[in-house]
Amino acid sequence: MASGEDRKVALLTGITGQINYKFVPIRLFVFMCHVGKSALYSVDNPRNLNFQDGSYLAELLLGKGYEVHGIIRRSSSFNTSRIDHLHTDLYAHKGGKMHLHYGDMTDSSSLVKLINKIKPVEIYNLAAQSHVKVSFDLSEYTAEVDAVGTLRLLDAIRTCGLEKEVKFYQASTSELYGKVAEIPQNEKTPFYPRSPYACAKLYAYWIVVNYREAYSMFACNGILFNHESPRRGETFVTRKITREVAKIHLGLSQFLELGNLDSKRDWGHAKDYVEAMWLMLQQATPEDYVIASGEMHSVREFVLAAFQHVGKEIVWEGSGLDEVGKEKETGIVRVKVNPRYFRPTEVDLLLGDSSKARKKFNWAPKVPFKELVKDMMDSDIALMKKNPLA
Ligand code: NDP
Ligand code: GDR
Repeated sequence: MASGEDRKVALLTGITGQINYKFVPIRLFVFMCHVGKSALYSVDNPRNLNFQDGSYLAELLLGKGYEVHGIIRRSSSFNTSRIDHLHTDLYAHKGGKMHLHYGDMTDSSSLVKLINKIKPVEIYNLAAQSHVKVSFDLSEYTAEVDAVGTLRLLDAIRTCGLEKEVKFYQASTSELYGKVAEIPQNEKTPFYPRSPYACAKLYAYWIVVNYREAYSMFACNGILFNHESPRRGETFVTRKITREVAKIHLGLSQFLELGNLDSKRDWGHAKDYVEAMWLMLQQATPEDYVIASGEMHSVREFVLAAFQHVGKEIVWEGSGLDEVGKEKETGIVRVKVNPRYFRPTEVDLLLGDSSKARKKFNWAPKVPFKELVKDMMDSDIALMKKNPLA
C-alpha cells in the first residue's frame, strides 16, 4: 500500500444520491478512500435514476484522480444490467477507478469489513433516509440510519485503527436550524430541529464533533442548505415541480398538487455543493461549515419560475386549502393544494450565511436560482419527451 501522503482513496456512503446519468442510474452512498488515489462510497437503489450528491461527488473525485469506492444497498428489484454497465463502462469508471460494494448503514460489520479492506483516506458519509416528511412515518428507521448509522461509521474507522489517517465528511443539514432563531443562519446559530429527520441529523452532528474532540479525528460537518439538480429525487419539491410542469407543457398532465406553498428555502445546485465537501477535507484543520447560496425563495416562486420557463403565467386564486394556481391566458387550473403534503411541524424559512467557507477556502456557488430552475426544467422536458411514462 502506498503511504498516506500519496494515496487518494475515497469511500462514499450514499453514492446513489443525485448520481450522474452517464454514470448509470445508481444512487451512491459514499465512504471515501484513496489508494494512490481511491475512494469508497455506497450505492443503493441501482434501479433509480435520481442520485444526487453521491454521483456528483464521485465524478468530482474521479476527475481529481481518486480511486472511488461506493457502498450500495441490496434491493429486491436490483437492476443488474445497470450495475453491469457501471462495472464495465470504462468511461464511467475512469479506467477502473470506481468500485461498488454492498453495505448498509445499519450493518456495522459490513462497514468495518469495507473500511479494513479499502483503507480509505477520505470518507464521505452521504447515506441517509433523507426525506423530511417520510421521517415522521419512519422515525425509528430514520434515527437508525441517519443518527446511529453515523456513529457506526465513526466507530468502524476506530475499530480499523484508522482514526488518525482518515478524513471524515458528515452530510449535516440546514434542517438542524428548524424553527429559526435568527436570519441568516451561520455556524453559530442555535439548532431547533423540527422533524425526526432533523433530530437524527442533530445526533449525527454532535457525535462528529465529539469524536473530533475525543479522538482528534479529522471530522467535519458540512451544514448544507437545500441543493437540487436534474438528479434530485422525484419526491422533493423542486423535482416534483419540474417533472410535473414538464408533463403539463407536453400535454401529458393537467395540474400538480403541492403542500405548503409559502415555505422558503435557500436553494443551490448540487454540483457546486459537492465541491465544498471536498474542500472541507483539504483544509489544515477539521471544522464545520455552512454551505448556502444566500438567496431565499418560496415554493410558490419556484412554481412560477418553472411555468415561466415553458411560457405559462400562473395567477393565484382563493386561499388555504382552496387556493389554486390558474394559467393566466386560459384560466385552466394548474396547481392545487393537497393537505397530504403538509408536515406535522414545518420549517418555515431557511437562509444560509456561508461567509466562513467563502473566506476560508474561497467557495462560492456558481449557479443562480433562475439557472437552476432552467437546468432542471430542460432536463425533465427532455426526459418526458424520451419517455412519457417516466
Ligand atoms: P438522497 O436521498 O438522494 O440519497 C441518499 C443516499 O443514501 C442514497 O444513495 C440512499 O440509497 C442511501 N441510503 C439510504 N439508506 C441507507 C442505508 N441504510 N445504508 C446505506 N445507504 C443508504 O440524498 P442527497 O443525495 O440529496 O443527499 C445526500 C446527503 O446529504 C443525505 O445524507 C442528506 O440527508 C444530506 N443533505 C442533503 C441536502 C440536499 O438538499 N440534497 C441538504 C443537506 C443535507 P438508496 O438509493 O438505496 O435509497
Ligand atoms: P426539505 O425538502 O424538507 O427542505 O429537505 P423538500 O423539497 O421535501 O421540501 C421543501 C419545502 O417544500 C414544501 N412542500 C413540499 N415538499 C415536498 N417534498 N412535496 C410537496 O408536494 C411539497 N409542497 C410543499 C415542504 O413542506 C418544505 O417546506 C431537503 C432534503 O434534501 C433534506 O434531506 C435536506 O437535509 C434538506 O433539504 C436541507
